[in-house]
Amino acid sequence: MSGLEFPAGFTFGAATAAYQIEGAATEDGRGPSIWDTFSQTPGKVENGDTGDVAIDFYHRVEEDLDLIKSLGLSAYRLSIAWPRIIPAGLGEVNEAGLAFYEKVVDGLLVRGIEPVVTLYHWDLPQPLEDRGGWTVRETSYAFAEYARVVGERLGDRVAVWTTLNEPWCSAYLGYGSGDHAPGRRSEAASLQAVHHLNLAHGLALIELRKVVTRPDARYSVTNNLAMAYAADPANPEDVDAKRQIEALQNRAFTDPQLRGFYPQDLLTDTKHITDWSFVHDGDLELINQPIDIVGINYYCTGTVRRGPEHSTEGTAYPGATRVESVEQPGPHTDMGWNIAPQGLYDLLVATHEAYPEYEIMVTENGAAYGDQPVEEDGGKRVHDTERVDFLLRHFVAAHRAIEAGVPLTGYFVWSLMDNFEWAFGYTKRFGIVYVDYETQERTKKDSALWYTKLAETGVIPEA
Ligand code: GBH
Repeated sequence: MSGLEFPAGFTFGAATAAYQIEGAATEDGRGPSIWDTFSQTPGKVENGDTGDVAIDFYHRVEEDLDLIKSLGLSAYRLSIAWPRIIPAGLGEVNEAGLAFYEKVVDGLLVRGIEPVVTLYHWDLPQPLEDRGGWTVRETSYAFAEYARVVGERLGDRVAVWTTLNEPWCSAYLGYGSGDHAPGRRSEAASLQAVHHLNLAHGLALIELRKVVTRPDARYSVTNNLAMAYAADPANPEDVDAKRQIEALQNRAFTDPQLRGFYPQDLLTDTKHITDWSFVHDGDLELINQPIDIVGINYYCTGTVRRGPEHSTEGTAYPGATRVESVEQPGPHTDMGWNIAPQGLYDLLVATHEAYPEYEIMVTENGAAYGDQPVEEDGGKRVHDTERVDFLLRHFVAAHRAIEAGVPLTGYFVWSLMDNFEWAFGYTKRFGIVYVDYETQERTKKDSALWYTKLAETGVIPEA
């Protein structure tokens, strides 16, 4: 399986997000975000962990950028914290926040690493949540203003601009199931959030295009698209359950973003929850701005069947009241997610078939394992053989997708370093670099050494 070669110019990167790595939560004028509030609320995050310190990237920029360089990566996907740039969400711009990201971006560029910037990876300024958060359209306009401010400052330097990371999580986990900040549990609110996130995406692109001056700038959005299978593909009820999941998780975002409409079946499935009157005339044209790259985050598959009616309180799938997910046999990661490289292949092919004119990037893929460092030859080692195997098999699947004609141009491993894993706090380690949370010491895991060989040669190495 190893030995396969990626096309010349293929981007090998790693990804992180601001709240998961930066720390310095109250420094240099940063305002509170919904994740500060949520993580400081007892019972919301495992062990009461917060991102107050995280892995202290804020104070370790130079050494961490050296680390990325030493891994041989050609790109680094980072997110910008809105509450560092506009601490109240609206109004005053915080110069120190802009200066921080300017330092990061310039530090990448001098090292020959392309910055791939995401504007929103879930850290909504708390004052905006206090005014309704993603359930109100004012938040979409506030986001566009923030995008303009960042674009004005970094638009001569940043090549790839991503508006949102996984609006599915923001909408349904944030406002539907309550597993993520702001922790609301309302089917109607989660669907309002879907629309206002989509609207924010479109409005931000309009503003970015006015101010970004880098001639080769390209625009994208990252969705965590579901790769769903029907438990029994011959059973029309199961096939319909799969359709409902795909409508809620995939087409609720890709159709408005890439095609300018909401899927009719989504509107029908949810009509007892909302009449969608929050979609105003003209919104879909605003959302459907041209983009260049479709970003996909992929972790695992889902298999569903038609089940009995269940309570919809706290659901991440509004309107899908008779969908039941089926446990998959076989190995799972530390998150309990099934390991399914074939799902990545299937998802890439299906996305390309549905939206053939777009370049595609895997903006996240990776796995959590309970890594432990060992002392060896006078140094620390982390033998994360399961992660090496996981990555190898997913890169092989991606390579097969390219051979099948998918215009896949890049792949970002989640994550560069162990970090704050949202509701799981620091209990789940996704990094290819191990972080000692006491000392903040960074140690490359075996997967990092393996990935460096891939990034430097373009050829999938032996495990
Ligand atoms: C991403 O979200 C985030 O972008 C990133 O910040 C995060 O650290 C990383 O992944 C790891 O979690 O139905 O139980 O099989 C991942 C979003 C949504 C992916 C739920 C897996 C299916 C879980 N996830 N999904 S399950």
